[in-house]
Amino acid sequence: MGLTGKIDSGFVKKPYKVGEPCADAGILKQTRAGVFFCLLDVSGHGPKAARLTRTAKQYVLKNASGDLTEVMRGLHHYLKGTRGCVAAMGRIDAKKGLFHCVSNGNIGTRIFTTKSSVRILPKTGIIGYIMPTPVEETHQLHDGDIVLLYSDGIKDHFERGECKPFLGENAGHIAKKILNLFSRGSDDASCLALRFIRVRV
Ligand SMILES: [Mn+2]
Repeated sequence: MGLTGKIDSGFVKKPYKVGEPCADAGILKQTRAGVFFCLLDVSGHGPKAARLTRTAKQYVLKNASGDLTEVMRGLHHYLKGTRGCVAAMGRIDAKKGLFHCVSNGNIGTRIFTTKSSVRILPKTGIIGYIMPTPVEETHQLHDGDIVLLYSDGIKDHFERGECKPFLGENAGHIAKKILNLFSRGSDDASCLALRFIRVRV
């Protein structure tokens, strides 16, 4: 008998203007070191921004198995001379329940545990333009903990209490609720929700 874990995930996005492509992207990829995740928001909105989103997404996917601070640094160099983006990315080692994260710019990253809420503070910068040295943070996850990543199209000051009525739902439903309840309507908006579930094997 031992312990492992799995991730339930959900991602939703909504463009600022109806009919425009969204320049936010959510990325999930199973790697040997765990489930890689990323939420990125290219500066501005509209078709040109969305084109750069696709470019950035391809880079991140291709490098998803790499050291997190290296992926962030690599993305910064890759996007030099462009309008840039902000991003939070990381990996969950489901076996150990370890959450690793690197963040740059205004992407909200929160962990809602059964009793409390933890906020991951991002470094201030724009990837591709000016980026401080990325630093990796690690947190221990427990059964049922929810990780939320969201772009600045969603207000940042909502409380865990406001989410309580739907925190028991699946991750896809939680992401949808966050977007519907808290999106500002002034930019592209997106939310990636991840729930860690302990499994006995
Ligand atoms: Mn934005």
